[in-house]
Amino acid sequence: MTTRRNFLRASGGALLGAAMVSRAAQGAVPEAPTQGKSDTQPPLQPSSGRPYNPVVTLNGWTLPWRMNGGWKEFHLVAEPVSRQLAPGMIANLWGYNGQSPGPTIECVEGDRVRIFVTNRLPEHTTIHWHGVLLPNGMDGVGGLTQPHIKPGKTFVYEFEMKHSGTFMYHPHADEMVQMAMGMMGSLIVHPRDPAFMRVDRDFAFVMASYEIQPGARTPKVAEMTDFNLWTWNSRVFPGIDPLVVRKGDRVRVRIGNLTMTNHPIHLHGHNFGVALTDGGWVPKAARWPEVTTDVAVGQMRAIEFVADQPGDWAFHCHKSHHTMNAMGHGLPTMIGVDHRGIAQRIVNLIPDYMVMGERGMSDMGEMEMPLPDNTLPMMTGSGPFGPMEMGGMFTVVKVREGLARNDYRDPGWHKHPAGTVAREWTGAPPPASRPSGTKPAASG
Ligand SMILES: [Cu+2]
Repeated sequence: MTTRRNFLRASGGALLGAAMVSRAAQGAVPEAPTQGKSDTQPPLQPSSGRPYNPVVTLNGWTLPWRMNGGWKEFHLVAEPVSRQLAPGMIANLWGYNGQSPGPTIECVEGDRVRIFVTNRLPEHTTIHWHGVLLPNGMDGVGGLTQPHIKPGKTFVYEFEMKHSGTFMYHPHADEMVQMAMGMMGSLIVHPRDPAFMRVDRDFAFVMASYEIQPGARTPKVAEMTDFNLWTWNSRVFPGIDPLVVRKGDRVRVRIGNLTMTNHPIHLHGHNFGVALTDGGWVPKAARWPEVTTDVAVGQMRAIEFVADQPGDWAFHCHKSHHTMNAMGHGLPTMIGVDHRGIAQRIVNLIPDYMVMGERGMSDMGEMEMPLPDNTLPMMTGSGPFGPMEMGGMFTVVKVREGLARNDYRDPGWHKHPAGTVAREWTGAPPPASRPSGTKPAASG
């Protein structure tokens, strides 16, 4: 078992180790860049190798590479990291190159890739290239296709990217622990022809779930079903950046699921088609229109739509518990319970005690309840009209006119044209009515 002291020692060593990985220290191994920020980094335009249209990793980044004699070389460092899940909450996770998830790896169909993997964890690991068709010995299943990568060791994976698509990478060693700790990343293989299935904006993220008790920082790795943090790229709303798109853009969002349950992903205001599954591209004529698509465990789905409706469009998992944060779990239902009498007596003992829930829980979206350190309110975030009462797997697709091609900056809230917002009816009140043929229920 990892004690807190061991964990901190491993964490400190990892930060030092990542910074020291250099050609001098490791011979021909390429540099392993690290990332300290948890906000969305601009797409990494390819400076060498085959041309492609890069993806935007939501609250993440793409791993730089070097070309070396016809090989595209990357260097991943598996290590303990500190990740801000949203302002107000930091998690001690395991990841790659300074963050969880690890950096997105982008390459092109036909590329020969050489991926160095250095292990700075306190236990062994491997990396499985989920969905990639490759030689068996490169598949990364510890014990089955390769020896485990022991702490301090560096392994090399070499294979050709034979088909384009949306893939993931994650350990195939002590998986329950290592994935519960956040070890995963997106792996994008672009088509050899940049015009094939071209879109204007191309986003990517992986979904992970964590069970972190309020006030704690390290996930409960043995949890199987009752997670309290549902993340996109190890972020929860309001920590997930908006997807900023220009009106008229053809938009792709690539989604991988490494949680323990399925997520029906729902977009407001637009119809989309599933353009890519785990197995490859869906021909355009075979895509049926949807507004929600289920992404099962271990699956990748890429959705595509034309952003033709200006506005701020909710984009979220449709399991309502998955758009809540940590404090929303394990609460009793209080609807209809009058607990005003007992509340005053409790306040005498616990000054911060608050009575809530007898009219529903929406009060929680706006109140300023004292929280334990390092956790997040159940529902939070403010929009232009008030509290949004969201958390977890929720963000906003912001469709705006006339953005520059590479402008992903948050444009603020949508300005609705006059007369286009739902409003209170201020005319004559509706008559009290009941279905014809019924009698009022007996009161009492
Ligand atoms: Cu979900």
